[in-house]
Amino acid sequence: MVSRRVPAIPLCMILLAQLGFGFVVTTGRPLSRQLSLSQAGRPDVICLMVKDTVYGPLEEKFQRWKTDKEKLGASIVVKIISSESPSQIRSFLKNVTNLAGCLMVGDIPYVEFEWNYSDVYGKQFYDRFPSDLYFMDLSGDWVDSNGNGVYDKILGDLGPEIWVGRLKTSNLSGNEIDLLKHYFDKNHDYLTGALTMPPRALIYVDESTPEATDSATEYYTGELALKTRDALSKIYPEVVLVRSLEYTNASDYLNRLRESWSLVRLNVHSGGFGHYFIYDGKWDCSIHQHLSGSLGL
Ligand SMILES: [Ca+2]
Ligand SMILES: [Ca+2]
Repeated sequence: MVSRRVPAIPLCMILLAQLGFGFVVTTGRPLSRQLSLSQAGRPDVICLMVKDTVYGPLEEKFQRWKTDKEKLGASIVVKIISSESPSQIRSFLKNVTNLAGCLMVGDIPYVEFEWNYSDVYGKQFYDRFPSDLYFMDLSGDWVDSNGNGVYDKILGDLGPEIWVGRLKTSNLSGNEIDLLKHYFDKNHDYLTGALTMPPRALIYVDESTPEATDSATEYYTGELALKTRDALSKIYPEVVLVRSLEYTNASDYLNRLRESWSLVRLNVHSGGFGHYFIYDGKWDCSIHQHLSGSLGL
């Protein structure tokens, strides 16, 4: 179902801090912060949701991850998925008390959303894309008006109640299980302090349209970028803000990702299938699958 198209629609900039399909954007929060959140009495239940086909080969890794997270103050609920539908999965999540988030591992089913919209030039477009907001928004009412199996309307509160991360490696180059093993080994080293990241954050802001004269570009590269830098400066001693239109492009971003960061916040035109940078007034190459391949999941 994956189509690779450069969207002609610079309608919105999407703040990506979660998994996409076939690529991974990692964000990090200092472990001390994770701990303080749970100590503050906020919801700290995390669901580890695993596709049955990957559970067996990785059971030891999951148990270790659960122990690591519990030591940091979280309470873990493990849920193995076999043939449940997305709506059944959403119902399950709704019924977990004090749920803060869900880490989905393996080919957990997803839903798609479709809509018609106008870009900043007034041109009409139709788009259809996978959306994990479906699992994050546990209070909104998702509607498929024309019954074609694709959601097209959200009634009520569409904001997220929980976070959702997705580790999907079946469509990457390499063995699905081996890639996940590597990830969880690395994650264990991080959670136990063997792998440390320098206390620095990167904010990377690209323009919204090739012309770069629209209000969205002005806001994202201006006020929002500075507010984000100020906020992150309270947590990280070093915050690097890259927002110069002369520099921001796909290869520069990938090069910067290879440096060590505790947190990377990317603000770029994105969709369900990749990030689409703009450089020198033109659409630059996009980033999707080769991102995880080149960086090592
Ligand atoms: Ca529909
Ligand atoms: Ca909601």
